Amino acid sequence: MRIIFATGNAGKMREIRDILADVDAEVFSLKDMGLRSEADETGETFAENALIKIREIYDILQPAGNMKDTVIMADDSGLCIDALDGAPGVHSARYMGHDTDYKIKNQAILDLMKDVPVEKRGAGFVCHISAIDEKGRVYDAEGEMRGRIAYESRGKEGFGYDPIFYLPEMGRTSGELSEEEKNRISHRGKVLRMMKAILKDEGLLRERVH
Ligand code: ITT
Repeated sequence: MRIIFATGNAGKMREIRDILADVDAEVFSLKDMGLRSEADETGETFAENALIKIREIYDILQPAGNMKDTVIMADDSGLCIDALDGAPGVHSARYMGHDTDYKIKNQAILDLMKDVPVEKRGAGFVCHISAIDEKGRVYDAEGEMRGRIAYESRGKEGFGYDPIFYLPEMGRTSGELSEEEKNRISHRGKVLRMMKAILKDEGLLRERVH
C-alpha cells in the first residue's frame, strides 16, 4: 500500500508523516515522487481545493498505470478568524502573497486585531482532507481546532500561523507545542485520524504490525 500526499508544504508533510506512522503503508510526498503541483486552487471551499489537488495528481498517475495499491491524499487548510468574517480562510497560504514571510503575515493579523477584545478573538484552524483510490473513488473528512488570536506572536514550533494561534486550555500558542502535542489536538491530527478510519473500513489501509 502506498500513500502519496499531494502537498508541497514541508510543515504539513512533517506532521502528516508522524500521524501516519502507525499505518501499514509507505508515505510519499510530491517531492519524493519527483512531482510538483501546478494546479490553481480556485475553489471557494477547503473541500473544493482538496479535490483539485488530488485530481491533478490522479490525472498524471492513473493514465500512466501508476495507481496500483495507491491512495492519493491532499490537505487544504487555513486559519478562519471570526472577527474577520472567516478570513484569511481558503486564502491563508496566499494571504499577503504566497512567499511573504510568516513573521510579516502574523504581525499584520496582530495589528488588524489589536483593538479586538478577548471574547471576540475566536478563530479556528480548519482542515479538509480528500483521498482518491485506484478506482477513482473519493473520500472526504473535515474538522477544526478552535482557539483564539493571541496578542503577540509566541513559539518557534509548527509553521505558518501557529505562533499567533492561542489555545486557552493549553495556556500556549500552537507554535509553543511539540509536534506530538499539536498532532494530538490539531485540525490535521483529527481529520487525518478520521481519514485513516474511513480507509480502514474500506479495506484500503491496515494498522502496522510491529
Ligand atoms: P499545499 O497546497 O501544497 O498542501 P499550502 O501551504 O499552499 O500547501 P494550503 O493551500 O492548504 O496549503 O494553505 C494552508 C495554509 O493555512 C498554510 O500555508 C498556512 O498558512 C495555514 N495553515 C494550515 N494549517 C496550519 C497549521 O497547522 N499551522 C499553521 N498554519 C496553518
